[in-house]
Order: sequence, then structure tokens, then C-alpha cells
Amino acid sequence: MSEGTGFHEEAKIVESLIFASMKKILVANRGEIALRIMRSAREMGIATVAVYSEADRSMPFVQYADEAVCIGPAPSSQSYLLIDKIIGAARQTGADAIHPGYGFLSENARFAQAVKDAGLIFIGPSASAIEMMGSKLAAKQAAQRFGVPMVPGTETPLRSLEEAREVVQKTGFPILIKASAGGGGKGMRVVNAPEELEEQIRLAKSEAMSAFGDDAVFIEKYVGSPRHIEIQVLGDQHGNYVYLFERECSIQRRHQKLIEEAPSSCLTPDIREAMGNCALDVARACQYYGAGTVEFLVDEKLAFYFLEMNTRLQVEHPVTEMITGLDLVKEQIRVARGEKLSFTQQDLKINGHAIELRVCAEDPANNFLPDTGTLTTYVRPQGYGVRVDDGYEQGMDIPIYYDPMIAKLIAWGANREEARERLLRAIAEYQVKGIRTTLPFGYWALQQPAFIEGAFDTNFIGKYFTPQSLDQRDPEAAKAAAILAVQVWQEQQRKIRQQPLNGQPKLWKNRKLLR
Ligand code: MV4
Repeated sequence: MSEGTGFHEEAKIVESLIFASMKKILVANRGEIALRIMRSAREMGIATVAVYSEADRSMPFVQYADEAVCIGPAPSSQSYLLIDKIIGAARQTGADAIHPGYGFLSENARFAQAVKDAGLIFIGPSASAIEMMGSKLAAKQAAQRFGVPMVPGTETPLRSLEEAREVVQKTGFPILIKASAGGGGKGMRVVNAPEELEEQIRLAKSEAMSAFGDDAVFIEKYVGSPRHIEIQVLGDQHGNYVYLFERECSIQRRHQKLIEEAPSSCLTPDIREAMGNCALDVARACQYYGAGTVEFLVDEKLAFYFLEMNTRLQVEHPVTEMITGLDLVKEQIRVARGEKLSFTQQDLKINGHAIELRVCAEDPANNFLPDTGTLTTYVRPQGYGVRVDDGYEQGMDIPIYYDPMIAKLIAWGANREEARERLLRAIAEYQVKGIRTTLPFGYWALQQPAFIEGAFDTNFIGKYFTPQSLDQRDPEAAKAAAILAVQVWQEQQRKIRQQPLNGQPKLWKNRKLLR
């Protein structure tokens, strides 16, 4: 054995003594993200456990896992949200860590703590960081201590109508009333005039109380046509941090993102760096570790304001992976094991451009109404720069119990235009029959002049999209198709005329053309 190999072996032994051992990960999630996590674990030589509901028995993520445990009936309140059942499954299978994915229990501080108390590793931030960022007011107070820019408004729970009137004196109308326990657009109310203020505060507080069991609300000046840009951050348990640039997420409908891209077409290197450093300040403020996302609003003048921090791996993380070359799930696992980040900010650079379309079982022609049924045809696009993260196979039913997202289609390109053209090509090659999806919406959106120019904000869909948008073909494409049709017809006529006039016409020769 060479000296080098010997050293490597020793290093491995030392590593196993220093770092928490992680031989088996339970994935407390379903669908595409469960598969996504298991694939990275497998590459790292870590075994995987799936937990699944009775509705998910035959799902690919259950097949893929090394072991699988049924944790209850289809409704998530009786399966994927049951902390005790999930920790029980980890004990039963001898898993030493739990990855929560996104949604479900991923941002539940009690779950993170319960996992830790059971002697297991939670692959995510500490329970205290989740809790702090779960309170939008606590998050704003922490960010304020680091001088992170925020929308003018309040950073403490609104105590009286008088206080509200004073704040509004300074901000002017319109304002937003937001629930501290809300987030992601939940529990937000716009107030346009002073006479609405009292009533809207009352409604906001009672709504927040019944939705979250916490009636704390605060005021922010309403930013009219913002862009939604978020910064991906990564921290280890030794106080090292990096930001992995931004994701542009402005193309959304009712707080449901539909198209995300990295990098944003509107940021300059200076603003990108300033936002990145602010995001790291927010992460430091709650001693964050693992992967997290800091959300900002960006106005027309490119002024940016901290909104909130998401303490989970996000749906749209692949666009960041495509432009940085990192595997975010592997990084999460390494950090959870106690390893130090193996790179610094200087090592990171943006390589090309990536755009993601969420493929949801929704009918874009009918107000994006969720559609259920059987995937009678399901053929994925392939080729250079195309990535499909999905969780179903042809012939499967899409259950009604869970999120309607069935796949994420991601295209990478050397630049934004190549990524856009590649995503269009991939959408055209994606064959889905049996359920309606957001694929036609994506095909439309990517061809809009505002999208091509990168000149859009969170009002993109409201401003440009109507159900008729999906019928209207590109006029140029329609013209080209008409010309081609005439040419084909003329060619056929010419061949028909060439047939012998008497005797049996040799139609078989032109069978394909004449049919
Ligand atoms: C705002 C805003 C305008 N002004 N705050 C919605 C999600 C939540 N994270 C915060 N949200 C907003 N906060 C102020 N002061 C507009 C939104 C908003 C929005 C933000 C990001 C992406 C899409 C959005 C759609 C509508 C409203």
C-alpha cells in the first residue's frame, strides 16, 4: 500500500471518529423530492428508508428506497405529518438521520427538536433557527440588528389602532398587514385608505388567530410591482457561510411559483454581492446551518428589501445546482454530519443559466384548477442540458391528497437564451396524456416578449395571461406551417399527375404521401 493510500485510510478513520456517523437516512417526504434526496444519499453510500401513506404504496420513491415503512392512510394529517409515526419508523429501521424535504414537517421546529431528542440527526437547521425564522417579526428584528434593508413599517406586534395610524403617517398608503406566524403570502391584507385601517387590522388579527393560533400582526409599506428574488445560503456548524447566488421567482400565481431561474436577468454583480452579504447576515443572526433561502423584494430601481427566510431545501433548488455545479442535498448531509464547508465564496462562480418549469396537474385554461386522473402517456424529454425531477411513472394515478406538482423540468444553457430555447424544446418533447398540466402555460410564458427581455415582475401572469393565450399560435409559426402545407400539397399533386393515365396507378409508391 502506498503512503498516499495509507494516509487516506487514516483520514477516513479520523473522519469517522470526528463526524457523526450516518449510515441510513429516513426521508420524511414523498414524490419527486423523496427520490431526489435518496439519489444523493445512495451516491454517498448511505442507505435510505422511505415512509409512505397507503395511497403511495406503488410510487417510485417507495420502490427506490432500500427499505420502506407504511405510516398510515392517505391524508397527510394521518401519515406524512405524524411526528411520532415517522420517528417510530426511524427507530424500527435503525436510521440515524431524517431528511424532511420541503412542505410537510420541514419547517416544524417541534419536529426538528423531537428528531434530536430521539438521538437522531435532523438534516436541516437547528430547531431554534426554524422557530426564529418562523416568526416573521423575530426574523425582522434579527435582520434589523445587522442593518439588513427592510420595507418601511413595524418590527413589533401591532398594539393599537393609534400605533397603526402613526406608522401609516410615515409610510403612506397602500400598506400591507402581515401575520407574524404567516409567510409565503398567507395572512396578508392590503389596505388602501385610512378608513379601512381599523376593520382590516381586526380581520387580519382574527384570521391570524384562527389560522396560526397567534394574532401578532405588523405593517409594511406595500411595494407595488416587485420582483421576488431569493438568495440560496449554505452554512456549516462551525460558523462558515457562503451564498450560492440568487433565484428569480417572480413568475407565480397566487403565491404558487411556476417558473424560476438562476441567475436573475436584472441584477448587476454589485447588487448580487450586496444581496448575498445581506442574506449571510440574516443567516448569522439566527446561527443558521444547512441550506436556507433568504427572500427579498426588489423594486424597479433595484432597491432590495428582506422579506423572510425559508429554513428548508426549496422546490426550485435545481436551478442553483445547475449554475453552481453543487449537489445541495449532499451539502446538507455533509453539514448535518458536522463537516466543514469544503469551499469558500471565492471558489464559487455562476456557470451559465438555468430555468425551471413546475409541471403541475392543473388546467391552465381553466383557472389552474387541479386535475386528477391517470397518466395514460408519460414520456420525459431528454438530451443535453435537460433535467427532469419527477415522482410518477406512466400508468399511475395522480392522487388528490397531495400537492399537484408532478415534475420539475429544468434546462441549463450557456446563457439565458440557450436555456430558454432548450426549455421550449424540452416542453415540446414532453408527452403527458390523461391529465392536464402547466406544460402549455410554460410554452406560452417562455415566448412572451416580457419574458424574453427579462422585463417582468410578480404581476406577469395577471398582466399577460388569459386562457385564450394557450390557443393563439405564434403568428410566425402559423405562417410557416401554412406555407409548408401548400408546398406539400403541390408536391403531392405533381406526383399524382405523374402516375400513368391508363392501367393501375402505382399508388403504393406514394402511399405515405397520399394517405
Ligand atoms: C410584500 C409585497 C409587497 N410589499 N410585502 C408575498 C409572499 C410573502 N413572502 C411576501 N409577499 C409579498 N410581500 C410588501 N411590503 C408583495 C408580496 C407579494 C409577492 C411576493 C413575492 C412573490 C410573489 C408575490 C405575489 C404577491 C405579493
